[in-house]
Amino acid sequence: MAPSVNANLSALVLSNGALSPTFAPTTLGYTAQVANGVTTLIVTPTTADTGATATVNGTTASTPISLAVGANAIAVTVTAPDGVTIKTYTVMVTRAGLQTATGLGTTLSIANPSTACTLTNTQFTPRAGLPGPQQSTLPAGYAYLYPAVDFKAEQCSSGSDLQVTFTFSGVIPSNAVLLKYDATTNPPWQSFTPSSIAGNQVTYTIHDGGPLDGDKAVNGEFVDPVILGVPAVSAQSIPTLDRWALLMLACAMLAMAGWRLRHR
Ligand SMILES: [Ca+2]
Repeated sequence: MAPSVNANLSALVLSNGALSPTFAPTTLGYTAQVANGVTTLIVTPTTADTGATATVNGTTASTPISLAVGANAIAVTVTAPDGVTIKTYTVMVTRAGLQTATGLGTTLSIANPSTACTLTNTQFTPRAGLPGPQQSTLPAGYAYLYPAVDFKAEQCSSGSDLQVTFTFSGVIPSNAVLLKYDATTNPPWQSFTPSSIAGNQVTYTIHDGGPLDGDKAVNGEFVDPVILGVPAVSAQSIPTLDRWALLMLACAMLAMAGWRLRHR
């Protein structure tokens, strides 16, 4: 008996997201949507003929595929037992962009495994506009160059992590901290170090129900009033150095002038 020419799949499953249209062996083109937080995907094909082989993007099907934000073409190639008959199924996977909100020159972006996760009630408030108790309890020793950001993200995955990125209008020093307001703690503003500071972007992660989640409940919602603080020593170091440098230069010039006068 000649080897089979069956290069069909009997199933095609994604580790995240659903195929559209629904899988059918004779349908070769699909699309799927995943949330921004989904960075890799495993595509699992099942061949209709157990003697056929399938690769995903030219490699073993179990290899996770990195997803860029936007469209990602994934090719599943099936080779029939005859070694000649080939069929290619294609899945166009769209990874959602970050949800963002912008105010007073500062942009907030969030990422979460859930596609339904939505920013609500985002407010950007300059220090001077903060409510009395929040303003009066801001710790000394920091420069507050950017607005406080008060946001709520809802319909996110319960118990998940929310990745938060702030993009500020200026470069952030590496020793900057974020301060989170919690009226029930003493002092109410608690500082924490972001997971990453790069250029004008600061990134950190909140765990639903964790210490940085203002509602302290595992409920798929994140509540987070924060402000960026730059340690005042760092914020002032450059002008201070400049002043000293000018003073020392002036002293050196005076000393030189005095030496010349004495040695005429
Ligand atoms: Ca929560």
